[in-house]
Amino acid sequence: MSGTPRPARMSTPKDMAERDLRFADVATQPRTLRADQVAHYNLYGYVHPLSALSDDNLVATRSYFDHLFTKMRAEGITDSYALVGYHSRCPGLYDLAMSPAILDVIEDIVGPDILCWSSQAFAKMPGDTKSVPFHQDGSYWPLTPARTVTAWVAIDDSDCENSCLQVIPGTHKLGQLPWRKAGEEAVLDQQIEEPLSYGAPVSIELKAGQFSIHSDMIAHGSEPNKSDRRRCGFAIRYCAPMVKPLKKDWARNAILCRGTDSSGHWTYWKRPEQDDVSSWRDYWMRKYREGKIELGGTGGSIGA
Ligand SMILES: O=C(O)CCC(=O)C(=O)O
Repeated sequence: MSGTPRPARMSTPKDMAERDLRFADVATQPRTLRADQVAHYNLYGYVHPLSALSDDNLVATRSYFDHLFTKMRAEGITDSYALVGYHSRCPGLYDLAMSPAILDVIEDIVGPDILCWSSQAFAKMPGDTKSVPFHQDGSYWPLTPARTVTAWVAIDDSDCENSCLQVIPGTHKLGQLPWRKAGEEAVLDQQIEEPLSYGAPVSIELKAGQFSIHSDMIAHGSEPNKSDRRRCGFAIRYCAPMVKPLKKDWARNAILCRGTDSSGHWTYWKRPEQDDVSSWRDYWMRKYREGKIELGGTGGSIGA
């Protein structure tokens, strides 16, 4: 990681200060996870490995991701981390977010009403020099209370050699940790101060087709990929409709996965009909030209 060290600081702009970033133990009786897995989630903030895709599905899903990355490159998008929020614009990603094997697990954590409000492919290419510094997702997100659970689905085998996800167990119960702005060689821009002072990281090794879940308050990250194998994971962000977005744009890319929503906090997309991987900027400009939206407030940063 490059960059001159700066003093630690907390993210407390006014609108973010209203957030409740305390972890709440899951107290309901699980139907898919075992009781000890829920206890593990409560105590350590994550669970793995879980099964998402059968062998046949895995082959099809991996070729689908390859196809999306090829399409993105053809659109001039070469950043392998840029597939953010496309569950509402690509039917295959929508279907993955709707996958019963994943939702059954998520239901045990968030309850029967489930929405997905964002997603991101973290495709670490062979030799990728970028790290994902240890960070807490909840520290970035203008959502309250912090109750988003990420399902991180391994599209490729993900192990220590190709820089699998790492978590620092128990950090989800510590509230927001002090962080500084990360350097240029980082995928995300927050970097927790002295992360190892909170405990030793655990490597979340997964076979392709498996997934892990993690709380939005757990410290997690990953190293540069020094191997010659790609490490692609698809992170799907789920919560219950009671979670409130504090910024309007963050409510606008959701899909309702199960149950109902009487909160009025979110607007939902239907299943998209065909893949559209054009940049979000081009997408909103197109909608504007078609007269489907007004500019101001809608464009730009959707999702994580
Ligand atoms: O895949 C990675 O290396 C990082 C993933 C991550 O930060 C997340 O899912 O929130």
